[in-house]
Amino acid sequence: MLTHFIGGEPVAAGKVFPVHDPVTGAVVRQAHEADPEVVDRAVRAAREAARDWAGLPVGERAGWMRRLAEGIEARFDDLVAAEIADTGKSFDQTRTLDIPRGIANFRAFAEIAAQRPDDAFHLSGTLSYTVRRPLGVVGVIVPWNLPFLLMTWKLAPALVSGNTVVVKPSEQTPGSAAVFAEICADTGLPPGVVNIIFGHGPVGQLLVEHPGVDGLTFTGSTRTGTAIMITAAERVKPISFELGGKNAGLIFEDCDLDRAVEGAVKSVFTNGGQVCLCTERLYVQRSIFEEFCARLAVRAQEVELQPMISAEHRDKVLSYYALARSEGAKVLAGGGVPLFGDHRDSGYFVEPTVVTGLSEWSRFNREEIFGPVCHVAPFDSEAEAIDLANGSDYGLAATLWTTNLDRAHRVAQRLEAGLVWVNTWYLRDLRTPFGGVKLSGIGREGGTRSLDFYSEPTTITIKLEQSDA
Ligand code: TXE
Repeated sequence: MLTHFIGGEPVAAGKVFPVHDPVTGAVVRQAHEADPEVVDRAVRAAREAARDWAGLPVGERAGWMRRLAEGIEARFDDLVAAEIADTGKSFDQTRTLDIPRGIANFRAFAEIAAQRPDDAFHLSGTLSYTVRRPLGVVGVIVPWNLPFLLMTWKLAPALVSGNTVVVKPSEQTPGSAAVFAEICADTGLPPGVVNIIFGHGPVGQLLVEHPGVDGLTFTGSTRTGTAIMITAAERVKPISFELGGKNAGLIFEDCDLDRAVEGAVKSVFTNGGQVCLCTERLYVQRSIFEEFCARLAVRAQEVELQPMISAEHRDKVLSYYALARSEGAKVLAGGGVPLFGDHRDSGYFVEPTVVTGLSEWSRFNREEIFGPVCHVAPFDSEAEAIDLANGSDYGLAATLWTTNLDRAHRVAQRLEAGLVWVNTWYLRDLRTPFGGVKLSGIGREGGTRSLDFYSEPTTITIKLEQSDA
């Protein structure tokens, strides 16, 4: 039974809810659902810890970040197991990406924060400099698709900047956060610096509304982000949002086709398409369109299947498969539910799917599906490709495949997206800004941008009198 982690202590309070294994549909664990009293207790614990934590020199907080990274290393196998049980991710991906990124997040922000200089401006007669003070208590609300990676991506810069936190993981994937609570306790992190509460959306809503929460960082759906923004606006709380995507991939005829096909396969089907950076719209230059589609359709049938996070999400993805057909699409691969004939039959699987033939204004091409699926359409010119990519309400990421250096830079700079990859996908340097435009979010995190969000500058100006000596 998962308990909340408040003020350094396990707290067993509130109703109980089940968490399901997406591979089999079986219940893997139970967790307590926070009620208003639990949320309040967590925020109070964070506020109480905030003064001492903010008062530590940044070098000492960076030291704590390194200790947390070591703590994660020591519990690596437990974290892998918890993450796989909740998400149905592959062992390989969890072991090489999700949990190692947690370690990298803490190490990276320890370095970035410790090395960051403050600004100073010296005019005749005055010296102005800035210091950065933490926001105070930060509410961290994270989704189910990359539970540990995203939680630590927000926690590390928030903590090293001197904030204390109340984290609400997704109700679908609380396991790795519960292991992390034990890591915090085992490393001796001061009580109340990290508090973790479990529960569904309304628990997140309580956290957003709480007057003791000074800032909010959220990754999730655009719909929930909008609701949070409205509430946060009433108290003018700073927010940082990474929301949905409908990312485009542009394949030019001068690309290395083998790499482009494999890159497209990876960008569409990784994590069952349940990554905000996944591609759902592919545009291919007409001269190579037929060949590209044929090869993508074959590869779609070979990729490793990963379940959708829940029965509800599987049904949502399947409803888009049905929608594609009713909107007149031609299905090139997949389009249904795979047949296994074993225990996975009761899991939340859908077939990797490739469709073509829909208009840019179809619902299928405009709405985020968040499954292993893409639409492929031809284009004739570079200008048309750019227009097609930009013709979306979302603007998180885009990918382009070409061997023409001029074109690579020219197109990349015109795409309305926070992130553009050329001849690759998903590679991240943690020091670079990360986030989206339009419906994909507001604000940027990454490197010093994260430190900027999790702190406020104070400008101090001193009049320097001339010495009369
Ligand atoms: O997301 P929610 P859901 C997209 C994807 C998916 C859809 C719905 O298209 O199909 O969103 O997924 C908490 N106040 N993405 O419903 O609701 C919730 O408990 C405060 C894209 O799971 O956004 C969870 O912890 N918090 C995405 C977190 O918000 C609330 C990743 C995310 O859940 C709340 C996930 C409220 N009113 C889904 N309601 C990405 N950008 O990567 C819910 N929550």
